Amino acid sequence: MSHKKTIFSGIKPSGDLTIGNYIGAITQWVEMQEEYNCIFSVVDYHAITVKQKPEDLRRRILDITKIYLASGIDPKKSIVFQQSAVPAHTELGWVLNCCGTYISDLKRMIQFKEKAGDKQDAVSVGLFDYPVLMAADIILYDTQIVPVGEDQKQHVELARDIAKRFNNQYGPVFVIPEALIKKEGARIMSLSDPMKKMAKSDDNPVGFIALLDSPEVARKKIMKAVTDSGSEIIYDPKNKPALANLLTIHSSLSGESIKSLEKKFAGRGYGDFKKELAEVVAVFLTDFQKKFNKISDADAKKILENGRKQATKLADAKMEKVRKVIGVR
Ligand code: AQP
Repeated sequence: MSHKKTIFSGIKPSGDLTIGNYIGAITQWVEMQEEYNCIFSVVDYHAITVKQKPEDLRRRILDITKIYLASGIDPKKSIVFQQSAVPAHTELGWVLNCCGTYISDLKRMIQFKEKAGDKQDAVSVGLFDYPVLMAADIILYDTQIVPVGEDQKQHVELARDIAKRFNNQYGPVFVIPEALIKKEGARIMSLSDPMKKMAKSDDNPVGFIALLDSPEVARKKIMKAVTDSGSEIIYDPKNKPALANLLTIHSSLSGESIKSLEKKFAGRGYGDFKKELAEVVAVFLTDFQKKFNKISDADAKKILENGRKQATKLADAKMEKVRKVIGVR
């Protein structure tokens, strides 16, 4: 590739993508395409860390690909591919499990603790181990920058540690990656609980807005969103976390600054603000889905196949180096 820095990021098809994924991750990727060598993956082997229906998984892999494209990811500029189609990811994941990762690293992971809750002994080994596969995804491509939402920062830090330990033992095989966290919109919270992040696998569909929700459903979800006490429209994440989240969503989708929204709604209540936000979200979804619906399954498959070829070339070269230094070649 060229002298440009390389970025890698991905989303797992574990649910229907939300505006949290869009605002926190995808919009940032779109902007970065001009400046960086970009590799964007549908990380399907991460989705099976929890139970998935095969037919849902199959559909979501294509849906996410179309969402990338509809958002402005350009396959002429960026590599777009499906993780499971490039076996080097799972192969390197295994090697890193053995060379560079400790059980104590994984026990510290906040996301594991949150997801496993009090069932830590009853969830899959994959759920526990998934940050190692994520480290493999990243370092396989000499990635320098990993644009992610705030929730993934700890996993990228672990990828750095693993890569450093591997290099210390076997020589400089991997580039040490860095997380890039967007300041605004880095963590979009659930509409039903502003202390929880908006997540696509949330059992409560009122908590998130899916990119493929109908504009009418989305409107209703906004009108039902919890708010804080008081009635003033001000951005105060500490005392008014629910409203701060709604202001962030508005600002991210409409492009209006939070300051200007505060001014516009001075002296007006939550009801007025929510009505406008519902409209902003509905307009955004209508426009987004128009673009999404123009892309066929066949188009998406073609792009994934092309991406597979490009990614395989890079990944296989790195994997061959790894096999040599650890002594299996
Ligand atoms: N609420 C969010 N706000 C901002 N960014 C977010 N991301 C996810 N949720 C938010 C970012 O989206 C990318 C995709 O992440 P992922 O699908 O691989 O895993 P995740 O972070 O676990 O996403 P979800 O939606 O919460 O999935 P489930 O519910 O299946 O676990 C990442 O860059 C993430 O930061």
